[in-house]
Amino acid sequence: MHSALKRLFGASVIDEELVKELVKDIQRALLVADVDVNLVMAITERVQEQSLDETLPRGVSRREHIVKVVWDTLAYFLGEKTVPLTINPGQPNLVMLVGIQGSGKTTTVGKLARYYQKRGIKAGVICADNFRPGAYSQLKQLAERSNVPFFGDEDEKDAVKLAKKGFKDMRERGIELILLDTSGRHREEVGLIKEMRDIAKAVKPHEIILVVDGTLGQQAGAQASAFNRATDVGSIIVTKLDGSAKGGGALSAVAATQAPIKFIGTGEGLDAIEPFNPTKFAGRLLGMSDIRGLIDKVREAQIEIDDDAARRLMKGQFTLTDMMAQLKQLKKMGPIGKVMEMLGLQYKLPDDMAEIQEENLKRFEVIMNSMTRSELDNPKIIKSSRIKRIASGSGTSVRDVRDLLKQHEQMKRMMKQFGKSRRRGRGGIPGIPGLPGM
Ligand SMILES: Nc1nc2c(ncn2[C@@H]2O[C@H](COP(=O)(O)OP(=O)(O)O)[C@@H](O)[C@H]2O)c(=O)[nH]1
Ligand SMILES: [Mg+2]
Repeated sequence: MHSALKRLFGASVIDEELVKELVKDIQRALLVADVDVNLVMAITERVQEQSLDETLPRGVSRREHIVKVVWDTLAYFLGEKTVPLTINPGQPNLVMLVGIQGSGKTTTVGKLARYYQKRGIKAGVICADNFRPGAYSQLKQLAERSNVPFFGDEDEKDAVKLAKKGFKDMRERGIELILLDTSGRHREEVGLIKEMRDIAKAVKPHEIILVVDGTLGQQAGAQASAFNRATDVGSIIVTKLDGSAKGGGALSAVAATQAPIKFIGTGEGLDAIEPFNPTKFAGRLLGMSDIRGLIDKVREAQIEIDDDAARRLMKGQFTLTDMMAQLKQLKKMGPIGKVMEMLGLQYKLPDDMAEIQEENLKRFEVIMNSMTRSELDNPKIIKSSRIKRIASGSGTSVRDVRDLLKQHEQMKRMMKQFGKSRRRGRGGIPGIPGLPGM
Protein backbone atom coordinates (compact mmCIF):
# COMPACT_ATOMS: atom_id res chain seq x y z
CA MET A 1 0.00 0.00 0.00
CA HIS A 2 2.60 2.42 1.08
CA SER A 3 4.85 2.08 -1.88
CA ALA A 4 2.04 2.60 -4.34
CA LEU A 5 0.63 5.61 -2.56
CA LYS A 6 4.12 6.96 -2.32
CA ARG A 7 4.43 6.60 -6.06
CA LEU A 8 1.02 8.08 -6.57
CA PHE A 9 2.05 11.18 -4.72
CA GLY A 10 5.39 11.47 -6.41
CA ALA A 11 4.62 10.62 -9.97
CA SER A 12 4.47 13.48 -12.39
CA VAL A 13 2.36 11.39 -14.72
CA ILE A 14 -0.36 9.09 -13.49
CA ASP A 15 -1.03 6.47 -16.08
CA GLU A 16 -2.60 3.05 -16.35
CA GLU A 17 0.60 1.38 -15.22
CA LEU A 18 0.66 3.28 -11.95
CA VAL A 19 -3.01 2.63 -11.28
CA LYS A 20 -2.43 -1.09 -11.83
CA GLU A 21 0.43 -1.04 -9.35
CA LEU A 22 -1.74 0.77 -6.85
CA VAL A 23 -4.54 -1.72 -7.34
CA LYS A 24 -2.13 -4.60 -6.71
CA ASP A 25 -0.97 -2.99 -3.50
CA ILE A 26 -4.53 -2.45 -2.31
CA GLN A 27 -5.23 -6.11 -3.05
CA ARG A 28 -2.29 -7.15 -0.94
CA ALA A 29 -3.32 -4.93 1.97
CA LEU A 30 -6.89 -6.23 1.95
CA LEU A 31 -5.82 -9.87 1.72
CA VAL A 32 -3.48 -9.37 4.65
CA ALA A 33 -6.45 -7.88 6.52
CA ASP A 34 -8.32 -11.14 5.86
CA VAL A 35 -10.85 -9.74 3.47
CA ASP A 36 -12.53 -12.39 1.34
CA VAL A 37 -10.82 -12.94 -2.01
CA ASN A 38 -13.94 -12.35 -4.08
CA LEU A 39 -14.60 -9.13 -2.26
CA VAL A 40 -11.04 -8.00 -2.79
CA MET A 41 -11.50 -8.56 -6.50
CA ALA A 42 -14.80 -6.68 -6.55
CA ILE A 43 -13.27 -3.77 -4.68
CA THR A 44 -10.16 -3.47 -6.76
CA GLU A 45 -11.99 -3.85 -10.05
CA ARG A 46 -14.06 -0.87 -9.11
CA VAL A 47 -11.00 1.13 -8.15
CA GLN A 48 -9.26 0.29 -11.39
CA GLU A 49 -12.23 1.19 -13.58
CA GLN A 50 -13.03 4.44 -11.88
CA SER A 51 -9.47 5.61 -11.37
CA LEU A 52 -8.89 5.78 -15.07
CA ASP A 53 -12.25 7.23 -15.83
CA GLU A 54 -11.31 10.00 -18.21
CA THR A 55 -13.90 12.56 -17.22
CA LEU A 56 -12.58 14.05 -14.04
CA PRO A 57 -14.89 16.35 -12.16
CA ARG A 58 -13.90 19.97 -12.64
CA GLY A 59 -11.13 21.08 -10.37
CA VAL A 60 -10.19 17.55 -9.35
CA SER A 61 -6.81 16.14 -10.24
CA ARG A 62 -6.38 12.50 -11.11
CA ARG A 63 -4.29 12.04 -8.00
CA GLU A 64 -7.09 13.28 -5.80
CA HIS A 65 -9.56 11.30 -7.84
CA ILE A 66 -7.77 8.01 -7.21
CA VAL A 67 -7.51 8.45 -3.47
CA LYS A 68 -11.17 9.35 -3.47
CA VAL A 69 -12.13 6.32 -5.55
CA VAL A 70 -10.32 4.03 -3.10
CA TRP A 71 -12.20 5.64 -0.25
CA ASP A 72 -15.59 5.67 -1.97
CA THR A 73 -15.24 2.03 -2.84
CA LEU A 74 -14.56 1.03 0.75
CA ALA A 75 -17.36 3.30 1.90
CA TYR A 76 -19.64 1.57 -0.59
CA PHE A 77 -18.87 -1.74 1.08
CA LEU A 78 -18.72 -0.48 4.66
CA GLY A 79 -21.36 2.19 4.65
CA GLU A 80 -20.29 5.78 4.88
CA LYS A 81 -21.95 6.81 8.08
CA THR A 82 -22.33 5.53 11.57
CA VAL A 83 -25.82 4.10 12.00
CA PRO A 84 -27.12 4.03 15.59
CA LEU A 85 -29.54 1.50 17.02
CA THR A 86 -33.04 2.73 16.47
CA ILE A 87 -34.75 3.04 19.81
CA ASN A 88 -38.21 4.47 20.21
CA PRO A 89 -38.19 6.08 23.64
CA GLY A 90 -40.99 5.01 25.96
CA GLN A 91 -41.53 1.77 24.00
CA PRO A 92 -40.26 -1.73 24.70
CA ASN A 93 -37.61 -2.05 21.97
CA LEU A 94 -36.47 -5.64 21.82
CA VAL A 95 -33.03 -6.25 20.39
CA MET A 96 -31.88 -9.82 19.92
CA LEU A 97 -28.22 -10.79 19.64
CA VAL A 98 -27.22 -13.84 17.62
CA GLY A 99 -23.90 -15.41 16.72
CA ILE A 100 -21.85 -18.50 17.36
CA GLN A 101 -20.47 -19.42 20.75
CA GLY A 102 -17.55 -17.32 21.83
CA SER A 103 -18.25 -14.50 19.40
CA GLY A 104 -18.89 -12.16 22.31
CA LYS A 105 -22.70 -11.94 22.54
CA THR A 106 -23.04 -12.03 26.29
CA THR A 107 -20.23 -9.54 26.83
CA THR A 108 -21.72 -7.27 24.17
CA VAL A 109 -25.20 -7.42 25.76
CA GLY A 110 -23.59 -6.23 28.99
CA LYS A 111 -21.70 -3.47 27.20
CA LEU A 112 -24.71 -2.24 25.22
CA ALA A 113 -26.94 -2.13 28.31
CA ARG A 114 -24.38 0.00 30.10
CA TYR A 115 -23.71 2.18 27.04
CA TYR A 116 -27.37 3.09 26.61
CA GLN A 117 -28.15 3.31 30.29
CA LYS A 118 -25.46 5.98 30.56
CA ARG A 119 -27.22 7.84 27.78
CA GLY A 120 -30.50 7.97 29.61
CA ILE A 121 -32.24 4.95 28.10
CA LYS A 122 -33.82 2.41 30.43
CA ALA A 123 -31.99 -0.76 29.46
CA GLY A 124 -32.43 -4.34 30.65
CA VAL A 125 -31.07 -7.74 29.71
CA ILE A 126 -32.56 -11.19 29.23
CA CYS A 127 -30.63 -14.44 29.32
CA ALA A 128 -32.18 -16.85 26.83
CA ASP A 129 -29.12 -19.05 26.74
CA ASN A 130 -30.12 -22.21 28.58
CA PHE A 131 -27.57 -24.26 26.69
CA ARG A 132 -24.26 -23.19 28.10
CA PRO A 133 -23.74 -23.78 31.80
CA GLY A 134 -22.72 -20.54 33.40
CA ALA A 135 -24.40 -18.34 30.79
CA TYR A 136 -27.01 -17.31 33.35
CA SER A 137 -24.58 -16.18 36.02
CA GLN A 138 -22.24 -14.56 33.47
CA LEU A 139 -24.93 -12.19 32.27
CA LYS A 140 -26.40 -11.71 35.73
CA GLN A 141 -23.05 -10.51 37.00
CA LEU A 142 -22.52 -8.19 34.07
CA ALA A 143 -25.97 -6.69 34.68
CA GLU A 144 -25.30 -6.24 38.37
CA ARG A 145 -22.03 -4.46 37.72
CA SER A 146 -23.87 -1.79 35.73
CA ASN A 147 -26.95 -1.98 37.85
CA VAL A 148 -29.30 -2.82 34.97
CA PRO A 149 -32.36 -5.05 35.33
CA PHE A 150 -31.78 -8.73 34.52
CA PHE A 151 -34.13 -11.56 33.66
CA GLY A 152 -33.20 -15.23 33.68
CA ASP A 153 -34.59 -18.58 34.77
CA GLU A 154 -32.18 -21.42 35.28
CA ASP A 155 -34.96 -24.00 35.47
CA GLU A 156 -36.56 -23.14 32.15
CA LYS A 157 -35.07 -25.35 29.45
CA ASP A 158 -37.08 -24.03 26.53
CA ALA A 159 -35.28 -21.05 25.00
CA VAL A 160 -38.38 -19.77 23.24
CA LYS A 161 -40.38 -19.75 26.48
CA LEU A 162 -37.46 -18.07 28.24
CA ALA A 163 -37.35 -15.30 25.69
CA LYS A 164 -41.10 -14.75 25.90
CA LYS A 165 -41.14 -14.66 29.69
CA GLY A 166 -38.20 -12.31 29.72
CA PHE A 167 -39.78 -9.94 27.24
CA LYS A 168 -43.01 -9.85 29.25
CA ASP A 169 -41.09 -9.15 32.44
CA MET A 170 -39.03 -6.34 30.91
CA ARG A 171 -42.06 -4.75 29.26
CA GLU A 172 -43.89 -4.70 32.54
CA ARG A 173 -40.94 -2.98 34.15
CA GLY A 174 -41.04 -0.23 31.54
CA ILE A 175 -37.68 -1.09 30.01
CA GLU A 176 -37.06 0.74 26.73
CA LEU A 177 -34.06 -1.17 25.42
CA ILE A 178 -34.46 -4.89 26.04
CA LEU A 179 -31.36 -6.84 25.10
CA LEU A 180 -31.94 -10.54 24.47
CA ASP A 181 -28.87 -12.74 24.81
CA THR A 182 -29.15 -16.06 22.99
CA SER A 183 -27.12 -19.22 22.99
CA GLY A 184 -24.37 -19.88 20.51
CA ARG A 185 -23.16 -23.48 20.21
CA HIS A 186 -20.30 -24.26 17.97
CA ARG A 187 -21.03 -23.69 14.36
CA GLU A 188 -23.88 -22.98 12.08
CA GLU A 189 -25.62 -26.01 13.56
CA VAL A 190 -29.07 -26.77 12.28
CA GLY A 191 -30.42 -26.86 15.84
CA LEU A 192 -29.06 -23.46 16.67
CA ILE A 193 -30.38 -21.89 13.51
CA LYS A 194 -33.82 -23.36 14.13
CA GLU A 195 -33.82 -22.05 17.69
CA MET A 196 -32.93 -18.55 16.51
CA ARG A 197 -35.76 -18.65 13.99
CA ASP A 198 -38.25 -19.87 16.61
CA ILE A 199 -37.27 -17.20 19.12
CA ALA A 200 -37.46 -14.46 16.50
CA LYS A 201 -40.93 -15.66 15.47
CA ALA A 202 -42.14 -15.76 19.06
CA VAL A 203 -40.94 -12.37 20.30
CA LYS A 204 -40.62 -10.42 17.03
CA PRO A 205 -37.52 -8.41 17.87
CA HIS A 206 -37.27 -4.83 16.81
CA GLU A 207 -33.76 -5.50 15.56
CA ILE A 208 -31.52 -8.55 15.27
CA ILE A 209 -27.82 -7.98 15.73
CA LEU A 210 -25.29 -10.47 14.47
CA VAL A 211 -22.18 -10.57 16.66
CA VAL A 212 -19.06 -11.42 14.69
CA ASP A 213 -15.66 -12.22 16.13
CA GLY A 214 -13.28 -9.76 14.49
CA THR A 215 -10.39 -12.16 14.62
CA LEU A 216 -12.29 -14.56 12.43
CA GLY A 217 -11.11 -14.37 8.88
CA GLN A 218 -13.03 -15.24 5.82
CA GLN A 219 -15.36 -17.77 7.51
CA ALA A 220 -17.26 -14.76 8.77
CA GLY A 221 -19.10 -14.62 5.47
CA ALA A 222 -20.46 -18.18 5.64
CA GLN A 223 -21.46 -17.72 9.25
CA ALA A 224 -23.25 -14.49 8.54
CA SER A 225 -25.16 -16.03 5.63
CA ALA A 226 -26.32 -18.93 7.81
CA PHE A 227 -27.74 -16.60 10.45
CA ASN A 228 -29.18 -14.32 7.84
CA ARG A 229 -31.10 -17.19 6.27
CA ALA A 230 -32.68 -18.03 9.63
CA THR A 231 -33.39 -14.56 10.89
CA ASP A 232 -33.45 -11.13 9.44
CA VAL A 233 -30.08 -9.75 10.51
CA GLY A 234 -30.48 -5.99 10.76
CA SER A 235 -27.05 -4.97 11.96
CA ILE A 236 -23.64 -6.26 12.91
CA ILE A 237 -21.31 -5.81 15.86
CA VAL A 238 -17.69 -6.81 15.40
CA THR A 239 -15.88 -7.81 18.58
CA LYS A 240 -12.27 -8.29 19.62
CA LEU A 241 -10.85 -5.51 17.53
CA ASP A 242 -8.53 -4.55 20.34
CA GLY A 243 -5.84 -6.96 19.23
CA SER A 244 -3.87 -7.13 16.06
CA ALA A 245 -6.80 -8.42 14.01
CA LYS A 246 -7.65 -6.09 11.18
CA GLY A 247 -11.25 -7.24 10.99
CA GLY A 248 -11.37 -8.04 7.31
CA GLY A 249 -13.89 -10.80 7.98
CA ALA A 250 -16.38 -8.14 8.97
CA LEU A 251 -16.51 -6.95 5.38
CA SER A 252 -17.64 -10.42 4.33
CA ALA A 253 -20.34 -10.37 7.00
CA VAL A 254 -21.55 -7.03 5.69
CA ALA A 255 -21.57 -8.31 2.14
CA ALA A 256 -23.44 -11.49 3.14
CA THR A 257 -26.16 -9.74 5.14
CA GLN A 258 -26.31 -6.27 3.59
CA ALA A 259 -26.51 -5.08 7.19
CA PRO A 260 -24.45 -2.20 8.55
CA ILE A 261 -21.86 -2.53 11.29
CA LYS A 262 -23.06 -0.45 14.23
CA PHE A 263 -20.56 -1.02 17.01
CA ILE A 264 -17.18 -2.56 17.55
CA GLY A 265 -15.91 -4.27 20.69
CA THR A 266 -12.45 -3.23 21.72
CA GLY A 267 -11.75 -5.17 24.89
CA GLU A 268 -13.10 -7.41 27.62
CA GLY A 269 -14.12 -4.56 29.88
CA LEU A 270 -17.70 -3.31 30.09
CA ASP A 271 -16.87 0.04 28.55
CA ALA A 272 -14.89 -1.35 25.65
CA ILE A 273 -17.46 -0.63 22.96
CA GLU A 274 -17.47 2.12 20.34
CA PRO A 275 -19.88 3.20 17.63
CA PHE A 276 -18.54 1.97 14.33
CA ASN A 277 -16.43 4.50 12.47
CA PRO A 278 -16.20 3.52 8.78
CA THR A 279 -13.32 5.88 8.06
CA LYS A 280 -11.19 4.53 10.81
CA PHE A 281 -12.05 1.00 9.85
CA ALA A 282 -11.16 1.57 6.21
CA GLY A 283 -7.82 2.95 7.33
CA ARG A 284 -7.29 -0.11 9.43
CA LEU A 285 -7.99 -2.39 6.48
CA LEU A 286 -5.60 -0.50 4.26
CA GLY A 287 -2.95 -0.15 6.92
CA MET A 288 -3.28 3.63 6.95
CA SER A 289 -4.21 5.36 10.13
CA ASP A 290 -6.35 8.13 8.79
CA ILE A 291 -7.59 7.85 5.25
CA ARG A 292 -10.19 10.60 5.45
CA GLY A 293 -7.65 13.01 6.87
CA LEU A 294 -5.40 12.11 4.02
CA ILE A 295 -8.07 12.81 1.44
CA ASP A 296 -8.73 16.17 3.01
CA LYS A 297 -5.05 16.97 2.94
CA VAL A 298 -4.78 16.00 -0.68
CA ARG A 299 -7.65 18.28 -1.46
CA GLU A 300 -6.19 21.19 0.47
CA ALA A 301 -2.81 20.67 -1.03
CA GLN A 302 -3.99 20.77 -4.60
CA ILE A 303 -1.79 23.31 -6.19
CA GLU A 304 -4.08 25.59 -8.04
CA ILE A 305 -2.38 27.28 -10.89
CA ASP A 306 -4.32 29.95 -12.67
CA ASP A 307 -4.16 30.16 -16.43
CA ASP A 308 -1.83 33.11 -16.41
CA ALA A 309 0.69 31.44 -14.17
CA ALA A 310 0.44 28.24 -16.19
CA ARG A 311 1.23 30.07 -19.40
CA ARG A 312 4.24 31.75 -17.85
CA LEU A 313 5.42 28.42 -16.53
CA MET A 314 5.28 26.87 -19.97
CA LYS A 315 7.61 29.59 -21.12
CA GLY A 316 9.95 28.80 -18.27
CA GLN A 317 8.97 31.90 -16.34
CA PHE A 318 8.38 31.59 -12.66
CA THR A 319 8.27 34.81 -10.74
CA LEU A 320 8.87 35.36 -7.05
CA THR A 321 5.19 36.11 -6.70
CA ASP A 322 4.40 32.72 -8.24
CA MET A 323 6.74 31.09 -5.76
CA MET A 324 5.07 32.78 -2.85
CA ALA A 325 1.68 31.53 -3.97
CA GLN A 326 3.02 28.00 -4.20
CA LEU A 327 4.69 28.11 -0.83
CA LYS A 328 1.50 29.30 0.77
CA GLN A 329 -0.42 26.40 -0.74
CA LEU A 330 2.17 23.97 0.52
CA LYS A 331 2.00 25.51 3.92
CA LYS A 332 -1.68 24.68 4.07
CA MET A 333 -0.80 21.00 4.16
CA GLY A 334 0.72 21.49 7.56
CA PRO A 335 4.00 19.93 8.43
CA ILE A 336 4.85 17.63 5.58
CA GLY A 337 6.00 15.03 8.06
CA LYS A 338 2.43 14.80 9.33
CA VAL A 339 1.08 14.07 5.87
CA MET A 340 3.71 11.38 5.40
CA GLU A 341 2.68 9.88 8.70
CA MET A 342 -0.92 9.65 7.60
CA LEU A 343 0.24 7.85 4.52
CA GLY A 344 2.08 5.48 6.79
CA LEU A 345 5.29 6.52 5.10
CA GLN A 346 8.60 6.92 6.64
CA TYR A 347 10.14 9.29 4.27
CA LYS A 348 13.14 11.37 5.04
CA LEU A 349 12.82 14.74 3.44
CA PRO A 350 15.84 16.91 2.89
CA ASP A 351 16.14 18.94 6.06
CA ASP A 352 15.36 22.30 4.55
CA MET A 353 12.24 20.84 2.93
CA ALA A 354 10.88 19.08 5.97
CA GLU A 355 8.86 21.99 7.09
CA ILE A 356 7.91 25.23 5.55
CA GLN A 357 8.06 27.38 8.54
CA GLU A 358 5.80 30.23 9.23
CA GLU A 359 8.77 32.48 9.99
CA ASN A 360 10.42 31.69 6.69
CA LEU A 361 7.29 32.60 4.80
CA LYS A 362 6.95 35.83 6.77
CA ARG A 363 10.59 36.72 6.15
CA PHE A 364 10.22 36.01 2.46
CA GLU A 365 7.23 38.30 2.35
CA VAL A 366 9.09 41.08 4.15
CA ILE A 367 11.99 40.75 1.75
CA MET A 368 9.72 40.76 -1.27
CA ASN A 369 8.08 43.96 -0.05
CA SER A 370 11.38 45.70 -0.54
CA MET A 371 11.65 44.64 -4.16
CA THR A 372 10.57 46.47 -7.25
CA ARG A 373 8.01 45.11 -9.67
CA SER A 374 10.67 44.18 -12.20
CA GLU A 375 12.74 42.40 -9.53
CA LEU A 376 9.74 40.35 -8.49
CA ASP A 377 8.93 39.40 -12.06
CA ASN A 378 12.47 38.75 -13.10
CA PRO A 379 14.64 37.83 -10.11
CA LYS A 380 17.60 37.18 -12.41
CA ILE A 381 18.43 40.87 -12.35
CA ILE A 382 18.98 40.79 -8.60
CA LYS A 383 22.77 40.94 -8.30
CA SER A 384 24.85 41.82 -5.25
CA SER A 385 24.23 45.56 -5.13
CA ARG A 386 20.49 45.01 -5.35
CA ILE A 387 20.76 42.25 -2.75
CA LYS A 388 22.44 44.66 -0.34
CA ARG A 389 19.78 47.30 -0.96
CA ILE A 390 16.92 44.82 -0.47
CA ALA A 391 18.47 43.40 2.71
CA SER A 392 18.89 46.76 4.37
CA GLY A 393 15.53 47.98 3.08
CA SER A 394 13.75 45.00 4.62
CA GLY A 395 15.82 44.80 7.77
CA THR A 396 17.13 41.35 6.88
CA SER A 397 20.56 40.07 6.01
CA VAL A 398 22.24 39.51 2.68
CA ARG A 399 22.14 35.84 3.48
CA ASP A 400 18.38 35.90 3.95
CA VAL A 401 17.92 37.46 0.55
CA ARG A 402 20.25 34.92 -1.05
CA ASP A 403 18.28 32.11 0.64
CA LEU A 404 15.12 33.42 -0.90
CA LEU A 405 16.73 33.55 -4.34
CA LYS A 406 18.13 30.05 -3.90
CA GLN A 407 14.73 28.68 -2.94
CA HIS A 408 13.27 30.36 -5.99
CA GLU A 409 15.89 28.78 -8.27
CA GLN A 410 15.13 25.34 -6.85
CA MET A 411 11.42 25.67 -7.24
CA LYS A 412 11.75 27.09 -10.70
CA ARG A 413 13.73 24.05 -11.78
CA MET A 414 11.07 21.78 -10.38
CA MET A 415 8.28 23.71 -12.01
CA LYS A 416 10.05 23.44 -15.32
CA GLN A 417 10.14 19.67 -15.04
CA PHE A 418 6.54 19.61 -14.11
CA GLY A 419 5.73 21.82 -17.09
CA LYS A 420 7.43 19.30 -19.36
CA SER A 421 5.57 16.34 -17.97
CA ARG A 422 2.33 18.21 -18.38
CA ARG A 423 2.96 18.91 -21.98
CA ARG A 424 3.93 15.30 -22.54
CA GLY A 425 1.20 13.43 -20.83
CA ARG A 426 -2.52 13.21 -21.26
CA GLY A 427 -2.44 11.98 -17.67
CA GLY A 428 -0.24 14.79 -16.47
CA ILE A 429 -1.36 16.36 -13.28
CA PRO A 430 -0.03 19.15 -11.15
CA GLY A 431 2.66 17.95 -8.84
CA ILE A 432 3.38 19.15 -5.38
CA PRO A 433 6.49 21.14 -6.09
CA GLY A 434 7.79 21.10 -2.58
CA LEU A 435 8.11 17.35 -2.53
CA PRO A 436 10.73 16.32 -5.03
CA GLY A 437 11.59 12.77 -5.89
CA MET A 438 8.89 10.95 -3.97
N1 LIG B 1 -10.40 -8.85 23.79
C1 LIG B 1 -11.72 -8.90 23.67
N2 LIG B 1 -12.38 -9.95 24.18
C2 LIG B 1 -13.72 -9.99 24.04
C3 LIG B 1 -14.43 -8.96 23.41
N3 LIG B 1 -15.74 -9.29 23.44
C4 LIG B 1 -15.81 -10.48 24.07
N4 LIG B 1 -14.60 -10.92 24.44
C5 LIG B 1 -14.22 -12.17 25.14
O1 LIG B 1 -14.61 -13.27 24.33
C6 LIG B 1 -14.99 -14.37 25.14
C7 LIG B 1 -16.37 -14.87 24.75
O2 LIG B 1 -17.31 -13.87 25.05
P1 LIG B 1 -18.85 -14.17 25.37
O3 LIG B 1 -19.52 -12.86 25.53
O4 LIG B 1 -18.98 -15.15 26.47
O5 LIG B 1 -19.28 -14.85 23.99
P2 LIG B 1 -20.67 -15.59 23.64
O6 LIG B 1 -20.41 -17.05 23.73
O7 LIG B 1 -20.97 -15.19 22.24
O8 LIG B 1 -21.70 -15.11 24.59
C8 LIG B 1 -14.93 -13.87 26.56
O9 LIG B 1 -13.71 -14.27 27.12
C9 LIG B 1 -14.95 -12.36 26.43
O10 LIG B 1 -14.28 -11.70 27.48
C10 LIG B 1 -13.70 -7.84 22.88
O11 LIG B 1 -14.22 -6.89 22.27
N5 LIG B 1 -12.35 -7.87 23.03
MG1 LIG C 1 -22.97 -16.12 25.80
